[in-house]
Amino acid sequence: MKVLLPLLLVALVAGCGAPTSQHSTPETHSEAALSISDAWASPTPAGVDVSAGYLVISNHAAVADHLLTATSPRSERVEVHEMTMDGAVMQMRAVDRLEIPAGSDVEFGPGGMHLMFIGVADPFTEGQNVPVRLVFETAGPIDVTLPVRPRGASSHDHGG
Ligand SMILES: [Cu+2]
Repeated sequence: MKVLLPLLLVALVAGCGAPTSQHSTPETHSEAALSISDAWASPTPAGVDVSAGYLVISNHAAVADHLLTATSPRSERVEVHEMTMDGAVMQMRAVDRLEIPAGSDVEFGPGGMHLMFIGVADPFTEGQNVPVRLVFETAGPIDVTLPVRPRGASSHDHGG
């Protein structure tokens, strides 16, 4: 969770003006209701201009939030896709306004939810960092960095 510290700090600084608090109010960090972890992107396969990104979105708030858009300077557009099996046929569909339920994690991963980078002019290669901006209905924009690494390098790989 180390990557989340800057976001949390920014949110704390923005939300609580004075460092000295008169009351003990541990539940007032609404600005940091969402956190992102385990973000990574897979290398762009040879001969195509698409790539996939994965992350976990955690909603610490008591209300649901929704992912509205994702953008990256590394691709023409970024879509949120869900992969499902229709019999033996694997299908991808775009998801609009993905719900992040209250108090829940939404886990993206190979074979399931993913960010789809479409129109990747400069292929993602291992060791690069891909910047992505996620915009949420309530939490607003959150910038994340997805390190590019091959599939299988993650301990969270479910084998998609
Ligand atoms: Cu896709």
